[in-house]
Amino acid sequence: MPVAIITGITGQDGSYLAELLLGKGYQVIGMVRRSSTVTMERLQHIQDDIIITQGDLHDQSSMVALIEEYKPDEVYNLAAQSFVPTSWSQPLLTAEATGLGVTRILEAIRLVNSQIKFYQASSSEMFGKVVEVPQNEDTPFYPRSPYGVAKLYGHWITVNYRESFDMFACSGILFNHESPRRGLEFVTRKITNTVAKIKMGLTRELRLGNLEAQRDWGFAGDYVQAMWMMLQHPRAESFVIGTGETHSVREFCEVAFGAVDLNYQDYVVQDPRFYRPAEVDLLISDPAKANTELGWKNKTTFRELVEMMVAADLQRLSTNPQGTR
Ligand code: NAP
Ligand code: G4F
Repeated sequence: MPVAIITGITGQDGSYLAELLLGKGYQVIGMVRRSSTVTMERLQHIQDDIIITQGDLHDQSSMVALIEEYKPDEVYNLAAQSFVPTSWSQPLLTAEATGLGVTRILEAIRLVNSQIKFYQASSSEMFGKVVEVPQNEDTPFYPRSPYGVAKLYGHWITVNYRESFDMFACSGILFNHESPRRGLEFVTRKITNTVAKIKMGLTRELRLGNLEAQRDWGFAGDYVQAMWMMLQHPRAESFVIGTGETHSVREFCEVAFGAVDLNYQDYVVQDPRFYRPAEVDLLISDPAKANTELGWKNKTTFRELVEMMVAADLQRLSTNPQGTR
């Protein structure tokens, strides 16, 4: 039975990846950081099938102990401080976890068993103020947030360990991907959750920042397949994963409100509090390399994604108004 360690298993992607790997017959080990409350909401349905163990991206020895104890074939590093606005208010924590944390895991693998395959969750935020449209693996980077800068460090240290130590270290440059399990602070889930609340008479408005920002939004369930495919590829490389389409926050609102027969213009209020010090205006992927070399294809359309998220929030609010998932 192959063994996989997932850092960040309690997050959106971690839960989908754990499901995928269990379905493929892996023993799944999830690394979680110690906290006073348990954040297993996304994993409740598979909790008995996985092993949960404590560790923290800030702590080198916990990484080494993890690799020594579980002897994984594959390590997926999904853990990070992943919310862009927080990276301006907590830039050093973001650099430590999202950036240096990658080196800590790579070092643990190098020291214990350099044959272990490694996946790094890199981000389209690294393209930032884009210098090319669409963005592919050769597009130069121009990060626009401390988060983007930290991810860029994580990306390059992954490439560097691959080249320096001949390690099987892959960097997946993933464009935005969403789902009903997305954190409530990210714009897509903030919209779909509030649409559901408005429809049910629980609130009356939706306060947002920049409505013109454009993102290449896909479904997280489709994207975790690409992560696994990268580690089965004959060579460790970097791959761009996205839909190849872009839509604005405004369009997302239009479709989400439209899904419950409402007009977003009657409810959306622009609020300066949600604008960023530096914005990423336009992201759109060119996933041709992943399509041809990995055989990965995006499956879920933009409309299907938005409607899935609105439907899930309506369903959840009708049965469990206090829960987040
Ligand atoms: P997410 O929902 O925010 O999950 C982040 C995970 O990291 C959580 O499990 C969190 O644990 C864990 N974590 C944070 N700090 C940690 C620390 N110091 N030590 C150990 N664990 C820590 O993020 P996601 O959307 O699933 O994204 C997964 C990864 O892909 C992240 O690295 C993200 O930056 C990257 N990424 C995401 C996207 C996207 O659109 N979703 C696109 C490109 C790249 P708690 O539950 O305890 O908070
Ligand atoms: O949903 P967002 O917060 O995601 P963002 O900043 O694109 O980052 C996400 O995707 C990255 C991949 O490119 C990941 F690496 C990262 O971890 C994260 O998952 O914001 C999307 C856009 C931004 O342009 C923002 O300015 O939506 C705009 N926006 C407008 N109003 C808002 C809001 N974003 C948030 N979070 N909240 C608003 O009220």
